[in-house]
Amino acid sequence: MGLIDVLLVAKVIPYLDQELNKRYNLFRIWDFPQKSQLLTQHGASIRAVVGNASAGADSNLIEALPKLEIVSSYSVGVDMIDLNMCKEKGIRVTNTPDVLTDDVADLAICLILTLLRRILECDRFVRSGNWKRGDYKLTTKFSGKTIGIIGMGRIGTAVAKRAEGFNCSICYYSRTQKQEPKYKYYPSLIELASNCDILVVACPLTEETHHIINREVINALGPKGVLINIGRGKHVDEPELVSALLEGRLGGAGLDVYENEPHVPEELFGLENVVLLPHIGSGTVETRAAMADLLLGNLEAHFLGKPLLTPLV
Ligand code: 8YV
Repeated sequence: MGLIDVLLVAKVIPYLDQELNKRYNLFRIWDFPQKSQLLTQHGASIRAVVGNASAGADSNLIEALPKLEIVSSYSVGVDMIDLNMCKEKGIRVTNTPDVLTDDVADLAICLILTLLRRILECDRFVRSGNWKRGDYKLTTKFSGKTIGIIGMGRIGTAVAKRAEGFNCSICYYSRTQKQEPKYKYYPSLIELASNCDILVVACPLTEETHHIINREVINALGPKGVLINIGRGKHVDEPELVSALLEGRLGGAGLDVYENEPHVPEELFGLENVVLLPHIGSGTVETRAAMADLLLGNLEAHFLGKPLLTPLV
């Protein structure tokens, strides 16, 4: 029996690419100048799609792959996959939860500290030799602040635990109240934003959470408030965020994700109260390797008829 046909729709680390190529008959979407050519030549035999946070399996791709059995995402977020269609057609879906939780939560705290303590400006101050001409201006204390978290799932909880180490008060907004009396639950996002210093977006992107950060929420957070986005760019109405920052209606923003990656609104480039990262939440050598092993384990389990390691659908 020949190797199983697998379609890779996003670039992944070399280790994962090589392992997939060793174990399967791998088609890389970018090797085909026309997607239609790939689908005409191989669409009938592809049994698995591997994607990531920026490319998954939409309804058109799923329709074009009649033998598709599984979509495995090299990410925890699965907003690029048509989950309803997968459910309807009995196509399995896996992602890479847990292994990346620490890194993403670490990065949320890193964004907060970088922003509040103005680490990037301070570094430039030293490198430019300006320290010799006087001391740097005072910054903002993090310890003891109130953190509002949107989404108290794996990542939200990990952010909360870390923030507890900084003696922060934790409050949150999510679909359901959790069994955690230490954290204050707000059933209204506006209430949460009005009552915290730092608002962290840590929920999955769904139809309900698209643009969950809108003008009203930004205004509730206010000129002293700070927004941290380690979720998805589409959680935030980006033009509203940009105008709030330019007009001083929001205190600052630490962003790892954007609405139209890798495009970042250029109006933000000149602002010192903004920290901009290139979607590196899970981007450590250790975590990306663990994500790769999890993805490979899921595919192996599926094709051996064993239970999936991290089934979503
Ligand atoms: C990745 C992510 O950036 O897990 C997610 O949802 O956004 C990320 O870990 C990406 O999928 C890695 O290629």
